Amino acid sequence: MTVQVTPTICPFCGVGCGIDLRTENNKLISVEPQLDHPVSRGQLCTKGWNSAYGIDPINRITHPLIRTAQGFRQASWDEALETIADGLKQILVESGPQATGIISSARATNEDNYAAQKLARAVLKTNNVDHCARICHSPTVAGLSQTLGSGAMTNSAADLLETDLILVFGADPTENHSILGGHIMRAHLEGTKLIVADPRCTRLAKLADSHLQLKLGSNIALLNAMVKTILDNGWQDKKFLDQRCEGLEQLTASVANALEGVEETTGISLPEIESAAKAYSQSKRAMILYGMGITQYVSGTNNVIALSNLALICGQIGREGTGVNPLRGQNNVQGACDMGCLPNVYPGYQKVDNPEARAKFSQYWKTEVPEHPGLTSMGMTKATLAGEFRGLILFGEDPVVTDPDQNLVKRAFSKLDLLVVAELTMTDTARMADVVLPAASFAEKSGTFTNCERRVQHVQQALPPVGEARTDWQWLAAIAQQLGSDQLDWHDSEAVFREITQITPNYSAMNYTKIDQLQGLQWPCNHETPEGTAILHKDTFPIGKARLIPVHPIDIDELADNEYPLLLTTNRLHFHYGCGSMTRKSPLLERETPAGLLFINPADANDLGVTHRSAVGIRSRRGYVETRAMLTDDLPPGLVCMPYHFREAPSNQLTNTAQDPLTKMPELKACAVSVQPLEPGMSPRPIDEISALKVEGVK
Ligand SMILES: Nc1nc2c(c(=O)[nH]1)N[C@H]1C(S)=C(S)[C@@H](COP(=O)(O)OP(=O)(O)OC[C@H]3O[C@@H](n4cnc5c(=O)[nH]c(N)nc54)[C@H](O)[C@@H]3O)O[C@H]1N2
Ligand SMILES: Nc1nc2c(c(=O)[nH]1)N[C@H]1C(S)=C(S)[C@@H](COP(=O)(O)OP(=O)(O)OC[C@H]3O[C@@H](n4cnc5c(=O)[nH]c(N)nc54)[C@H](O)[C@@H]3O)O[C@H]1N2
Ligand code: SF4
Ligand SMILES: [Mo]
Repeated sequence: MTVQVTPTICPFCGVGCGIDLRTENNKLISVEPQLDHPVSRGQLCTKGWNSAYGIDPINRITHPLIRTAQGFRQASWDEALETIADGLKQILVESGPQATGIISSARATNEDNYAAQKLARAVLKTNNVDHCARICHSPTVAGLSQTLGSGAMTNSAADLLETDLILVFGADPTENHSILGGHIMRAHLEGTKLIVADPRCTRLAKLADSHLQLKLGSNIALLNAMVKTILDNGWQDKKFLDQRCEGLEQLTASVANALEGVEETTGISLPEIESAAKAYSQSKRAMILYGMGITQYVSGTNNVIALSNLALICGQIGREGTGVNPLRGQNNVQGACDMGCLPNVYPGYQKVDNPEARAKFSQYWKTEVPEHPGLTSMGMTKATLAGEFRGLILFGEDPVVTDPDQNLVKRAFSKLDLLVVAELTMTDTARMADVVLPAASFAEKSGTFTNCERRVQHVQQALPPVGEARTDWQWLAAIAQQLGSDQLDWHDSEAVFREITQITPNYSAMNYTKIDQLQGLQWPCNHETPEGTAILHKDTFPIGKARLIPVHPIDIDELADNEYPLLLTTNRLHFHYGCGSMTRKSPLLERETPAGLLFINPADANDLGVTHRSAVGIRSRRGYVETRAMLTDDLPPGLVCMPYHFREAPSNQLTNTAQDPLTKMPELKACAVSVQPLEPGMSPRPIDEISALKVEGVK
């Protein structure tokens, strides 16, 4: 049989690099970069090169599984679907629609996500639908829609090579958006100024013209001080402020005292603040990129607003090489949000509590839709513990490893009357399910992913699904049918996409053919912009004038004290992704880093008697893990750091569930911990072993 090459999109991060899958006799023989891809331009990072391991038929779930007293047993699709529908019907009759909900997946396609929220709203009749954006960029969606009218990256990846200054604020792109990290390094080599604001000394911070090594969680204090310095020196863009913004007076008044005590609060000196403020405001074109160092705080939404204030007063928006650019994380997190997999909005961010939007969807779907905004993902967890939530359908997420406070999540999931998990592999979350469904991977289905620069790209099927795996929208449709509804009866993925374009204004002029011809389409793509939009807000904002909104510093929820004297932040490593269920199948990636890791400054390590690579125990108010210490000057004394990819040493044993009041974003970037060295010669114990001891009451 001949070799076939199928162009598609990398299944990991939001950069959305183009890959070619080479197959022979229905087997994947290689993964290669697409030479002419508009973002990746013939490059891939190590995760992209290793994507075949993540979907290898070995260790995949190939058949539906049903829990029995002895463990899981294989079942037919008919039996699994009947079990799910019977369980849901019972909960709906006994407790009503609000006791059910869906957690969809930013790793799956737009078509899958559209189907998930339609099943929730049009069939189960609940707005309880959410996904990992909640604990990722939900403050971006909430913050930027208030200030600019749209919660997405304003500019494009290509702009990185057409700007004079890049300000990276709370993001680590060489590790996490590696191809963009490469663009930044190239731009910097060619003369673009680089400023990095991060408590850790990241790879880009080491190269930067200036590293603002601020204290954990002090973003607003630093940003307000920059705004105040700019206004005091008259460095603002007066014309832009006059013509395109409102709220300058209130903002000016609110930052009146922003320089007082700022050196102490942030750890950054006034001359450093002034120099960064001057460079950013006086550059012809300056681009802000930001990430989890801004959003994963109880102050997340206000942090985003503070960044937006800075860009707006300097008029650094609406032009090439400028903008406020959230580096959306997952391959399709932008799409999962666009598709309305959020409890308060339909596809296209049309609000569920707006009667007009509700009437529109009700008419289009020809059914009543629920009135009130639904529960967030953490909201469903808490409602379960309160006995108010009973049945959850979840796919393409592993909250037992990735949500904050692992012990709380496990308690909630074990209390559910029905937990359905559709996965590629047996994750810790799937192990807790009543019914496990085999999901087709990105290479085994067709659809679209929307990357971080709003580019909707075509994902094309290269392989048959393993075993009896089905595309997510297909099994979601089968559940709807089993519940007696034909709402999800589509013929193929293209038919789902057609429905999406009819009801989602920003996608209205898109179709698969045009997406293929133009190498993706950036939204808004409607009758006025049929070829898409590379730069948002050129002449106007969707809300008319942009809004400057005063915000004030907010402390992190848990400060260090005598019992827990160190602050822990959590981050990512280049070689692993999310819960690790895909990247850790690659022996090449697995070889790169030992599992776990606690990064700690040598001075703290010395005080505690901890040596390089020795075993340590880390305790917070919520949990305890063991791993190995890695001594590094990249962290200041007082701050330790753990990646969250390792199920045997999960940093989410420790993290805090304190939330941003508006978006319910938990504070994943800061909590107080204590660290102790383990007995010399001891190895760190995996969490399952530690938990088993606790259950037996040994420890
Ligand atoms: N290799 C790899 N790549 C990934 C992922 C992965 O798991 N692995 N995940 C993807 C996903 S889902 C996402 S959301 C993105 C996330 O990508 P990033 O946003 O880059 O993610 P993090 O590494 O979690 O955090 C970014 C930085 O925030 C800094 N930080 C912490 N607190 C503060 C603070 O108070 N202020 C400031 N200014 N900075 C602070 C941290 O030191 C860290 O360097 O990556 C995507 N890409
Ligand atoms: N401590 C700490 N915790 C964090 C963070 C942090 O910075 N610190 N970051 C948070 C952030 S930003 C995010 S986005 C979350 C991510 O958290 P998750 O979304 O839970 O993490 P992923 O590893 O992306 O999990 C995705 C799962 O989807 C499966 N999958 C992939 N493709 C498909 C598909 O097409 N269909 C189906 N059904 N399954 C599929 C994979 O096998 C994998 O197990 O983690 C959050 N947790
Ligand atoms: S940068 Fe992101 S999209 Fe590109 S190859 Fe790496 S993981 Fe895949
Ligand atoms: Mo994320």
